[in-house]
Amino acid sequence: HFINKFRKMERTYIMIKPDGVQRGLVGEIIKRFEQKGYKLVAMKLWSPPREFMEKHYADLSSKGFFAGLINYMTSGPVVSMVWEGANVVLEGRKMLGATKPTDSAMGTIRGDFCIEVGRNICHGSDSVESANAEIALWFPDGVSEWDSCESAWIYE
Ligand code: FUP
Repeated sequence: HFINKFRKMERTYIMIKPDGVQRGLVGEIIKRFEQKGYKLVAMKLWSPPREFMEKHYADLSSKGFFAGLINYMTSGPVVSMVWEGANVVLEGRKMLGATKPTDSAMGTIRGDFCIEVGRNICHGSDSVESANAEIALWFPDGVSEWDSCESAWIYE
């Protein structure tokens, strides 16, 4: 764990939404996080109940699109993951691209693979605080801590 002495390691909650699963983009999204150098520390595919998804998006409950968002997010299984690395919260958001695909740069996941905000393929925590809350919600049993043999080549 020498890296932790020098770098501020973070964890972020990344979720492949039902459209990303249905469209066969699971491997593509995982591939991008792996290739960047981030470390996968938790993953599961499942269909959480409606109430659970409402909890995840509780801060959007007053929005007009909330019911539609929950319908969409519970329309099929999602892939829940925790990725670890230096600055992974902000950098992970950059990799996903802007929330609205019309604003997402080409080269980002949303920029490359989707068209509408209500079918934007993936979710990523927007701060370290929300990452911690989301990881606790989605992975109440915690994550797997393991040593990656690549770390010494990813961090100086
Ligand atoms: P993000 O942090 O990128 O997930 O964005 P928000 O928390 O603002 O929105 C969460 C989800 O709500 C988006 F991924 C898609 C959905 N949404 C809409 O359907 N319509 C909107 O106008 C805004 C968000």
